[in-house]
Amino acid sequence: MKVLVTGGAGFIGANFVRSTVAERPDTTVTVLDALTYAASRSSVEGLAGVRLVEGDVADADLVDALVAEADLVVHFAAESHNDNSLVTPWPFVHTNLVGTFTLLEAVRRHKKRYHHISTDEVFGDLELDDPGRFNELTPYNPSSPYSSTKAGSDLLVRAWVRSFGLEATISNCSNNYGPFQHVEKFIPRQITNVIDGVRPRLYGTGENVRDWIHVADHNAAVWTIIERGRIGETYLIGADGEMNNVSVIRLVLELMGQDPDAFDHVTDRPGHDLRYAIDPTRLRGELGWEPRFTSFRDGLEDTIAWYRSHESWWRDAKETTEQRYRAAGEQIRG
Ligand code: NAD
Ligand code: TDX
Repeated sequence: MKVLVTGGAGFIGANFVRSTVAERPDTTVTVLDALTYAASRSSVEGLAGVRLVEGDVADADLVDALVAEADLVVHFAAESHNDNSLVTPWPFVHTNLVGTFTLLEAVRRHKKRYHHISTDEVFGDLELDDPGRFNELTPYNPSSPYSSTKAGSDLLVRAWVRSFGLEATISNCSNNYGPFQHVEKFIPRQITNVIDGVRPRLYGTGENVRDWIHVADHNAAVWTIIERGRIGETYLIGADGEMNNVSVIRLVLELMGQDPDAFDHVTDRPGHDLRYAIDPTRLRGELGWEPRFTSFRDGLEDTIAWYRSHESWWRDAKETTEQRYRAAGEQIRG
């Protein structure tokens, strides 16, 4: 089987490519990736069965040629960081909306199987004491330029299924953690800060809740949906991993041998979503998927060990990332 993976040099895509060629020897992968600041060539380059093509998912001619030769298209490519979308929204519109449109048109022309990777952020946020969680029927209510462009891309896929009979599935997953995640994101930023002797940075009060899932569990669920999901259907992926940000920072510090209170509160994110929580009943009940990483503490410990032993992978991005946070006005509040 020939799989076209867009965004395969980013965090989740690279983990998907690596596990796919390791576990499925009959599969070859072409990665289409624009190699933006968020990508790392070294995450996938040189792997047996993997070809890396540098290019834009909104480049219609290139996308047409690559889709034509694939059996399956898995679309991870996106501008993915909320904080960046609040400073410079245009790349989010370009990649997440125009890029997805371009890919869908090629998939329609060549009648290929398509899987669309999306996020729980399309649903907006929940109150801390809301007994409910997001499910496949929750209305879309995105908050940021990032989540609104992801929501728009999901709606394009649904329209292409209904209007043109596209053979597509969609998944909306909660917050991922694990190896190869860019140091701009919450968990790797704090781990690499501690390695550098810098105090972790908590936005606002830190009561915001995220529903953490290990990236390997996300990707295993994606393959389950590709193989056993119903065409045209949406599946929510989550692993019952709700935790507030202050607890995550305290755990990172504890696991790294530091005082759990040795962090700083900094400027809050404008429009900061309060809580995400996924009800994965459909995925578990209909498709029989179960997460393997059921202990966040163990998964986080492995992730810390990975960042300690892969400094050459993240070092170059660290200073430019921190400069970007400073330029955006991040300030210590105490
Ligand atoms: P990432 O930012 O680490 O990687 C994105 C990749 O897409 C990068 O390699 C980048 O170079 C590439 N890319 C960006 N613009 C492109 C373009 N125009 N053409 C081709 N490639 C382009 O993101 P991630 O965290 O790995 O997220 C991957 C996908 O999963 C995204 O669609 C995101 O919305 C979704 N998602 C992420 C999370 C999470 O917690 N990180 C959770 C749920 C869903
Ligand atoms: O330094 C920080 N301090 C902090 O308190 C950073 C970078 C973040 N935060 C907070 C903001 C969020 O409440 O931590 C939480 C997680 O932040 P991010 O890692 O930026 O993730 P989030 O905004 O929740 O979005 C992530 O999950 C859903 C991914 O980046 C998205 O691509 C995905 O769709």
